[in-house]
Amino acid sequence: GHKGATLWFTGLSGSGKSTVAVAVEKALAARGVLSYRLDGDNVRLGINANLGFSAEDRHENIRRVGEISKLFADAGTIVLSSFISPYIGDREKVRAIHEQGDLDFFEVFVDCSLESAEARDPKGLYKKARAGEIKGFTGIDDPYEAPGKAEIHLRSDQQSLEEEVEIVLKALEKAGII
Ligand code: GGZ
Repeated sequence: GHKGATLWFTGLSGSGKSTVAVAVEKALAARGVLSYRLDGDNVRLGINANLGFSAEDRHENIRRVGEISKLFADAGTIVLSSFISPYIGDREKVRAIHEQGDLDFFEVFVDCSLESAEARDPKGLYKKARAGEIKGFTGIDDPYEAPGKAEIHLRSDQQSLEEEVEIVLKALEKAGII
């Protein structure tokens, strides 16, 4: 059996947060473990459709998805939440609401140099940000506060996807989640 928990993937746009989350979801499913992914792509079209990328809106985005993650974890799901979540204070609040609910929370730092993320530029957003067509883009003209003490630290510009999945699963095993 397994118990619910939230894995909170934080990192720059293009760092590979969603890619790792999808791969972890598949690996968990292969073991018969239910997980559920949340990311900016789905959430910002629906429940958070009224939010943009100002600091205030990013705080509210993370507050809401943090609460949603907590509810799913409480229901016994392994939640894979992938958001840039650039502010330490916001991530600490999400951690705190999980701890208050006696729910396991793992911050997963998807660490990737700006150079690598920008070189990947899967959606051409860095190019637009550099050209001034997008204002307030994380890493270019908006902050990203890296975690100092994440439970799991991945180096997506140095490790393979398989290695990253292995690290995450090992951490879940060690904590008795799976
Ligand atoms: C950062 C932006 C921005 C700005 C649009 N800054 O690579 P993507 O496209 O798919 O992921 C990014 C996504 C970030 O949404 P989050 O909800 O994760 O952000 S936060 O946690 O900060 O609230 C990127 C796209 O939205 N995007 N404009 N200005 N990323």
